[in-house]
Amino acid sequence: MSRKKTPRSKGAGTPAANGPRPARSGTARPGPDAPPNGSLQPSRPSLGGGDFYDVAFKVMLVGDSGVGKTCLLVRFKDGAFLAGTFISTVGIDFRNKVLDVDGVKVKLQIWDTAGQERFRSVTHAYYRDAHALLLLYDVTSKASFDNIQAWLTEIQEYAQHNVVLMLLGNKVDSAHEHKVKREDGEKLAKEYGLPFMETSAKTGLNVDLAFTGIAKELKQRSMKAPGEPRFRLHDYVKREGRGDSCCRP
Ligand SMILES: Nc1nc2c(ncn2[C@@H]2O[C@H](COP(=O)(O)OP(=O)(O)O)[C@@H](O)[C@H]2O)c(=O)[nH]1
Ligand SMILES: [Mg+2]
Repeated sequence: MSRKKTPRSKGAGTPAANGPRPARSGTARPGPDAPPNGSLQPSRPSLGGGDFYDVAFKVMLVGDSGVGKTCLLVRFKDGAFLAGTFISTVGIDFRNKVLDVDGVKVKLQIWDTAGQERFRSVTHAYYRDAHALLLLYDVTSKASFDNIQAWLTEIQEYAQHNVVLMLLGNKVDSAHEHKVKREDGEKLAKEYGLPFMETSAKTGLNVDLAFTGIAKELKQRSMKAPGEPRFRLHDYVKREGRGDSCCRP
């Protein structure tokens, strides 16, 4: 298996940590259509530097504006939290991260969308070649939870039928402001057959786990060895997911 070199993501480093990002409409374009089962070739030429990888997948963060998509991505990529900042994501942007999954270098190309773009065709074009979608609501916002059904309708319409989908209830650290109970998230996820976890971009709770689970699932779908037991994303997040540390150690 040949090792590829990942292109450096736009805005590498910690740009958002330094304040709002400038608008850059029209600078990002969808990568090439990816095969349904697997690996995505680098959509940009290598600029030198960066990590090597064996297989790459496109992951999209979706959900209402303000639910914490950008913070979740920054937490995963840089291990930092953008406290109290409302980072206005304009259009769409991506960051790369390479994970080691059972000795295989899996590159996740993670696309961050802006919630207010929901009904605009620009976002829809990106759904088509996404291998996985992380659908977020904010546990302190009932409206963001109520909108999940609309997001699912949109996903059914525009995403690949076999897209890996996970529901995340973010901001679980805000214990006193909970408007959506964990049980409600679980119930909705069950209804739609989705893996589900509560997360916190602030404390990092379950953030790496969500992306690792996605990487494991996608890696196995594209290169399952004969006799290798099937990876089950539902079971994995159920088994490994942690409750909010304030209430459920
Ligand atoms: N307490 C808490 N606040 C968060 C969390 N994630 C994001 N936020 C805050 O929520 C606001 C919106 O986050 P942002 O990532 O810009 O949301 P996006 O519009 O979905 O990208 C910001 O003020 C963040 O600091 C979290 O896990 N916990
Ligand atoms: Mg954002």
